[in-house]
Amino acid sequence: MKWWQNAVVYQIYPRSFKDSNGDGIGDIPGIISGLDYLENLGIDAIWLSPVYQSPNDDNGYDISDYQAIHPDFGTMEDMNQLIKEADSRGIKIIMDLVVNHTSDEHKWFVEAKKSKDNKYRDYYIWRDPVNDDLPNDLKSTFSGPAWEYDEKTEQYYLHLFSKKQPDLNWENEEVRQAIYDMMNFWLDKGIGGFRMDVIDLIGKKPDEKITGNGPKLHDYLQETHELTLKNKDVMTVGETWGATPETAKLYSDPERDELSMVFQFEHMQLDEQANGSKWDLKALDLIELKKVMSKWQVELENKGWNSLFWNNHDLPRIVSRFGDDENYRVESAKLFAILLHLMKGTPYIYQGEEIGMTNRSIQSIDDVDDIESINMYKERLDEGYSKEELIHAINTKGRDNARTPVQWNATEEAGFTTGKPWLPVQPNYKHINIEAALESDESIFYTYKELITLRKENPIVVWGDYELLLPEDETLFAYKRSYENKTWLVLANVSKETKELKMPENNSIERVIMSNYGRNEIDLESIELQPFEAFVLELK
Ligand code: TEU
Ligand code: CA
Repeated sequence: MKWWQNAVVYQIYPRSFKDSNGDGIGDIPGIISGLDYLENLGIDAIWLSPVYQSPNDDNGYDISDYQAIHPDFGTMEDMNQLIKEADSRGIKIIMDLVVNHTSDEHKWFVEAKKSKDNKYRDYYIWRDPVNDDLPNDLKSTFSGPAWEYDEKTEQYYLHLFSKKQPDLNWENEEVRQAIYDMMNFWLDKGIGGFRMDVIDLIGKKPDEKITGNGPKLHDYLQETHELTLKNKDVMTVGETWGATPETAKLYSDPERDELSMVFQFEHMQLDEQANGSKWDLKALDLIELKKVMSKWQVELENKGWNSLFWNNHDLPRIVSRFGDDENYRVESAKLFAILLHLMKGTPYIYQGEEIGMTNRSIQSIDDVDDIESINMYKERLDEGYSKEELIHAINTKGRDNARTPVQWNATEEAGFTTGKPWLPVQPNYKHINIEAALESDESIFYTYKELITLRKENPIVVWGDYELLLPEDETLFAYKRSYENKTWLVLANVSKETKELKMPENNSIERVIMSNYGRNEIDLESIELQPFEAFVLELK
């Protein structure tokens, strides 16, 4: 067994975790001060969103020096200290590896722009104009064309994200070697591994308009493994928006020596219209969600490994998204925690999820920080959408939802900072905060804590087979896990309505393992499930 197979990972978005010096920006000393809290929660590793030198066009996902810490976050000494302090609590640090692109202020790009024969020119992807226009119609994820014209050298460069995030040319061997050296610099510090940003894009063939899953992608990942990860007890998780169970097995089959696991996003795209983008909203169909999640559970059963998540720094808060953050915030937050953490794979908790932090609600584009939302708003206004529907889309799906400061206590600015936070604190911090959560046995925090303990103490959670029950039921999400001679049943009423339960088969209950309504006894043949009720049972 690998350490990450029964581990739970906690994601920190450093700008918003904890500010130690009153400048309104979360920082590494702030993270160090939160380690005792995370140890109490019981997590094994922290995925740290980027803390590197960056002009912050995309909040640190535009890196100008991979081997320097942004002064907003602290120093390299602080970083070494974080690794050490975390290690002494049994927590590993997973660094964010953003190597599909750099910042345009990275020295490689600054050089590359100087002339066509600069030594670094080929580190990036340059193309001549076609008929005085763009090389082709590839689009940036952050709106507009993926090509930006450089007046001086009269060529376009590729940027699949913002124009301040030029794509690296992985076909260039020197680029790859420089990345491996940088990875080894971090590995030598004793980190626990890497989360690899949009890693499925590195094998792109822009002339053929292939971005994800390019022909040499898996060769590059095997080479990366060979020259950096091999023989090290680290975990890697690739961010792969386009992964299917088939490709996920290629990435995560241990015999192929690529990655430990990938983040797949199929379940996170069910509330958007087919052929639309994330902004084209659609209500979630629970039957579809069950089908997709179960497919991944079953398909990766014997080969490969799943990651399990509802949230990250790009996604809206799950309690606001699929739950009910007004009337059943606590119940629905616990329900989604239970549903996810009883599945097979490595669970990820995004900061604030463990206390049920909610989406924000803004009225005007002036209140938006995120480049993705701002660019989309401009583009769609021009296309004729109304302000109201765009603000609604941003409130529903925008990335700032996940990025508001962590709510530590009920004092001013939620105890996140003594200054003015870079993004406003949510007004609900007075009752939704870590201090209050720690004080109440009934809080969402203790549900997460209990789920982490369950995973540590019960091999069935880590290794058990998965079977979906009642696939056609519109509100019940029910599944069984079985291992050796044990069977567990997870059952959840994903709705605001009560529901009479009639289990099709006779199931006799050994014990109630968990219940978000505090039930000690349950009769599956006659029970009225409450709104967003969820429980875990051991069956005889
Ligand atoms: O995200 C990849 C990505 O495609 C997202 O931009 C995604 O499409 C969008 O946010 C959906 O909500 C990664 C990082 O997680 C993200 O923060 C970065 O902005 C992006 O890569 C570029 O590095
Ligand atoms: Ca600070």
